[in-house]
Amino acid sequence: MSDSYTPTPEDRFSFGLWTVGWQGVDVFGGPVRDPLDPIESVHRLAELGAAAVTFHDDDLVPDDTERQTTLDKFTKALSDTGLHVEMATTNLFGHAAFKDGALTANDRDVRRYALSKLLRNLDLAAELGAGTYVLWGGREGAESGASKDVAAALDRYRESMNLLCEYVVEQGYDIRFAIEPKPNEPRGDILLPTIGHALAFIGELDRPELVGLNPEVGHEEMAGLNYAHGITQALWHDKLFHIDLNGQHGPRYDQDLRFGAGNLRGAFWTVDAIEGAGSGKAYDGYVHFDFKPPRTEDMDGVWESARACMRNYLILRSRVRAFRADPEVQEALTASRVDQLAVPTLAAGESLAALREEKHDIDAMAARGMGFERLDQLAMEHLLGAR
Ligand code: DIG
Ligand code: MN
Ligand code: MN
Repeated sequence: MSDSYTPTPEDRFSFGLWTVGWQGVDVFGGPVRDPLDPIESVHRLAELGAAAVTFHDDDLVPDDTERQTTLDKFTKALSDTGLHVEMATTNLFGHAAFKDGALTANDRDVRRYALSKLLRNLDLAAELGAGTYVLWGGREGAESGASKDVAAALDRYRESMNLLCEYVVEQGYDIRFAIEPKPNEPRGDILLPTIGHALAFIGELDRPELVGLNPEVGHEEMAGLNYAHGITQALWHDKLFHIDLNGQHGPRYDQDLRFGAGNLRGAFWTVDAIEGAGSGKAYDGYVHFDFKPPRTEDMDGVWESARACMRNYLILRSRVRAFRADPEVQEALTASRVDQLAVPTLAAGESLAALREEKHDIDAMAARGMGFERLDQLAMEHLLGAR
């Protein structure tokens, strides 16, 4: 069935191998699905209309047995399907050695091992042409107060980022790093928990221009934050290097639902922000999904879930574009004076003294309605397909 919501490579959809390969393991239960051959994932994702794939080292080459054979099969599948690798990352969270973190583990030998594991996969990422390397510090954190010297941990995080940036410059790799914030899970508290924390941290690095963000919908929403606002600020800082789209129902465990299946209104405004539909800049990277097909699903359900991630994005994109093109919306935006926010508060050449002399009718200001309900109802009706 092909319709206007059928993805094509031009839509630049991308999936992590670990998503469709998720065997459904959770804290309370073992796998419900057999391991999935990454080569099959490449072919099936290509058939569904994806443009690219991403991977952790352990998703593809978990050890050295048959490493080159696996890589040869993987690059052949990429060539046969036309998919490419747009991002790579390191699994610095699965092995027990990382139980207290990787780059910020108290044990120095763990930190040294983590860096060497990361560098090896960074070389592979460069070889495969990935432009972005993600760092999700899922184990960087603590469950108790005295166990982690947070200032020292940030020193070690900064040291590692500085070393990695130097390395890509020395190697001439065309790669940028994207930090992925998350507030908690699997650690009680994870370092760099939100977009804001990560932005502040990046500002302390030697080469901040090489480091940006890979914000994930569910991670910001687990912290009760507005993902669309967060990625808009990341864009405002020119730091939105990558995105992890999925679904989440507010502050609870990390659900990693298919995109659109959680906070649907939030997903609408997320697509609006990605499109740069307001006054913001558009995100021009890959539309990447980091989701987990639920334990309830067999492999047919897994592929349906992946297909639906892309389909939901395309449906929402058409609704956002219709909203932004609607003349009644334009009128409502003007009535809400949304456009006036783009006007500098002080006129060019105007002095603060002149501003302070101005007389203000604050009662008249107070009496004005903003008309936001009409504007938001229009958005709601576009989302619901009632316009
Ligand atoms: C979880 O949200 C993390 C890991 O899956 C991976 O390191 C990263 C890649 O986008 N997201
Ligand atoms: Mn997640
Ligand atoms: Mn993620």
